[in-house]
Amino acid sequence: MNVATELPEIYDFLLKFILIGDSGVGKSCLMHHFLNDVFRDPSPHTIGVEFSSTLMRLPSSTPAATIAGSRIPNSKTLKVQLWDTAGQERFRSVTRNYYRGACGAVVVYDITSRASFNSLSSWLADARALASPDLAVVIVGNKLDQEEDRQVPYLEASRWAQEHDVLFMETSSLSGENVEQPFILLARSILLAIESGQLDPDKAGSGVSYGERALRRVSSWGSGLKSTHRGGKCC
Ligand SMILES: Nc1nc2c(ncn2[C@@H]2O[C@H](COP(=O)(O)OP(=O)(O)O)[C@@H](O)[C@H]2O)c(=O)[nH]1
Ligand SMILES: [Mg+2]
Repeated sequence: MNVATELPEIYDFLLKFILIGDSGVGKSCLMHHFLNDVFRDPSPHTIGVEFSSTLMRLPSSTPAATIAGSRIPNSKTLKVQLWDTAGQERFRSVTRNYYRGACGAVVVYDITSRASFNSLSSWLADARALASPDLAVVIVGNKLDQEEDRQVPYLEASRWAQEHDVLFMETSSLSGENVEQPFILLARSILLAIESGQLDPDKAGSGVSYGERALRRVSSWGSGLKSTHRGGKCC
């Protein structure tokens, strides 16, 4: 039985993330595995831009509250909008329009493709030119399950990330290894920047806005909550 239910959707901050990188590196599979906990097979080509959102709860750096003698750890709920873009050159002028207002970028390459790693500089330059000036970036080397075909050593990518002042992580959208980490790393670094006053959500173009209570219609408790709501889990 499907019962339409109104659930309040409460979050502290709204963040926009973009997923960019060459075509075929596994961006759509990474997002799908993160959101649905399963590999997307087959993975149809992304046309232009696809959009999803999820709730994440993270520990806050602000002091814990004490209620009736018990210490209640403080946490913040973030609503993260994920914009998955097509990597093909012919869509690039379209997808660039969606960079605006992003505070986080997941830039993906394929560890078995040197060419996709070589493209990182151009993806990063585009993102830094067009997204929020405070953009947080995580570089993701995907297809970690194909170790035997690796063309980009872990250390080389890790050094590249350090030199370019971005976060780094290797994942497998196939096995699910680390698929949550890039999103958690980005969200954590943005929350820290907000709480330390480095990033001001009130500033136009910051890529972050304050959350508001909204009513969301879900068709059932089970499926509606699983695919988009990660609020029950504290990262
Ligand atoms: N072995 C392996 N294949 C993957 C992985 N992630 C994606 N793929 C495959 O790579 C192809 C492109 O994936 P897709 O997510 O559509 O790439 P996108 O163009 O970057 O969005 C598909 O055939 C996927 O099945 C992974 O982690 N490991
Ligand atoms: Mg895609």
